[in-house]
Amino acid sequence: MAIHIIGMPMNHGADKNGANLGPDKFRELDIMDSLRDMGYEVCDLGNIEVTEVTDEQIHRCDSKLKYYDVVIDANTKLAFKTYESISSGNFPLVLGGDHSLGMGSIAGVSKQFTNVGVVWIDAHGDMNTYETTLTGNIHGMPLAASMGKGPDKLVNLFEHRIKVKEENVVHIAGRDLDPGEIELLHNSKVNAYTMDRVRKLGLDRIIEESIDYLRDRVDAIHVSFDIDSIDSNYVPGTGTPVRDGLTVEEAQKLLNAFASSGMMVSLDFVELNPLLDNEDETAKISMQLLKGIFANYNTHINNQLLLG
Ligand SMILES: [Mn+2]
Repeated sequence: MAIHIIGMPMNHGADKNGANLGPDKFRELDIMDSLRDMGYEVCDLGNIEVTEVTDEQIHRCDSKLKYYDVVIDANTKLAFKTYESISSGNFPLVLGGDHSLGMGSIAGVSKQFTNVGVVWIDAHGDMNTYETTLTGNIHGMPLAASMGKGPDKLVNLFEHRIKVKEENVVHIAGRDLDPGEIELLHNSKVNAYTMDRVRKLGLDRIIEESIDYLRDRVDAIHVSFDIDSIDSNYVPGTGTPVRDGLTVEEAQKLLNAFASSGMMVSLDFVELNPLLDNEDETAKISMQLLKGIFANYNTHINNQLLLG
C-alpha cells in the first residue's frame, strides 16, 4: 500500500478564492517527507485539472448552481483517479480544495467498495439539494448528491448509481445546518451527531457507537474531513468558519479513532484556505492532524485486499 496524494485545487464549489491553493500548501509544508519519515511509500499524483473560467461564466450552465459544469468535470476526473488508486491497493489521500470534491472521491471509492460507509466530519450539513440550496454553492451539496439526492448530474456523476446508502453515513460536528438540510436529515437514515449531541454524549461514546455501527454493516470507511468542523477560534484559514466546534485535540482523537479502526480506506481533507489563514496557523494544524492520522493508521483492510 502506498499513500497516493491527489490534489484537488477546486474553489468553484465554494465561490470564494483560496481553497484552490490548499493542495500546494500541503506540499510546501512537506506532506510527502512527513509521511515518508513514518515509513510509508508516498506517491504524489499531482493536481486534478480544473477548467479555467472567468467570474462572468459562473452561471453558464445553470441559472442557480454556480460553476456547475466545472465542478462536475473536475469531480469526474477525481472519481477516475481515486478509483484507479484504491483499486490497485493504495490509499487515496484527497487534499482540497472545497468540499464539492467529496462527490468525486466517494464516487471512485464506492466503485471498489459498493457497500462503503462515509464519515462526514463538518460544521455544515453539505446536504442541500437543488431545491434547498440558499447560495447555489455546490460545496453545500456533495453529501446529499452522494446519497442520491439532488440534481441528476451530481447524483449520477462518474456512474449512474447511488454512491452511498444513507444508513451508511455518519455525520459528526454539525452546528450550522440550513432548514432544508434539517428536513432532509429528519427524513433520512443518516446518523447525525451534531455538536449538541457531541457535548451531551461525549466524544468517546460517539466514536465507539459510530465505529461499532459501521463495522456491522459496511465493507470499508471513507472519511471526509472538513477543517471547519473545528471551532473557528482555532482555524481561521477556512472559507465558512463556525464557532462552538471541536477542539483540535478532539478532531485529532476522532480522526485517529477511524484511522486505527482497520476499516478506513480513503480520506478527504478539505476547505483549507491559505489566503484566509493567519501565518499558516490552520495549515500547520492540518499537517499535524494528517501526521496523527497516519501515525495511527491500521492497514488491516489494505492487507486483506492484497491477500485477496
Ligand atoms: Mn463541508
